[in-house]
Amino acid sequence: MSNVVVVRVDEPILESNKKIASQLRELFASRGIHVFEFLGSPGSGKTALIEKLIECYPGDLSEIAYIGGDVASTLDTERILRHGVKGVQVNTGGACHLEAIHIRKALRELDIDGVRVLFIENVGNLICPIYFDLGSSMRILIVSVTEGEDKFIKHPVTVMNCDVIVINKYDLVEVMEVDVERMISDARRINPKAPIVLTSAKTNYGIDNLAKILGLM
Ligand SMILES: Nc1nc2c(ncn2[C@@H]2O[C@H](COP(=O)(O)OP(=O)(O)O)[C@@H](O)[C@H]2O)c(=O)[nH]1
Ligand SMILES: [Mg+2]
Repeated sequence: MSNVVVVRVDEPILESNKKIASQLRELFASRGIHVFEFLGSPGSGKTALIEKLIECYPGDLSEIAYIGGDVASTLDTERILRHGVKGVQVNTGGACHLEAIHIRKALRELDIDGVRVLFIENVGNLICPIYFDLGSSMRILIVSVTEGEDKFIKHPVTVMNCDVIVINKYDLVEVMEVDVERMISDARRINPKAPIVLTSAKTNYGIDNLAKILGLM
């Protein structure tokens, strides 16, 4: 029998994250803000889809705010700000996911008075973000057809714990020779509750459907 001492660091980190996330959730609820977290691999189309949802938002753009997570750069927030909504960038400096404490810090720089919709774009990663609750109302998983049709099977924990599943870059489905029906049935088997939406941020296919599912239309 081993007498090696094991120091667990994962539980305290996750516990403290959970506490901050629930404080954030209370804050958002008290202000009537709907918070949508977008997560998925780098390049899956998270920023592009948020841009499309902003473009078709029926209300005043002052009601929308954005927090973008990336290891480095301000590129995504620059893209979002061009649409006339407010936003801040969180640079993790290396961490592969956002944590609730990052959102709390970001809110010090973001005026959320009058905001109804907050988009949080997580760092591009299919694995770690799902373990860190950010206090969002809905988690939207983005997988594009260019990533290969096996992604849902390879990342069941992420699929299981999201509220909406988006298969993006549908305009490329033929050229990629992807069996999208297989993707849909894999996703449905792992998470029977989450609606599955096919989208293209290039052609606008399915954007209105996604907006309706998120209650933005
Ligand atoms: N063809 C096609 N390209 C897309 C689509 N969505 C995003 N892209 C492109 O994919 C690249 C990555 O998109 P981006 O939104 O930056 O991905 P993110 O890293 O998940 O935020 C960009 O060149 C986008 O123009 C789509 O539906 N179809
Ligand atoms: Mg992005």
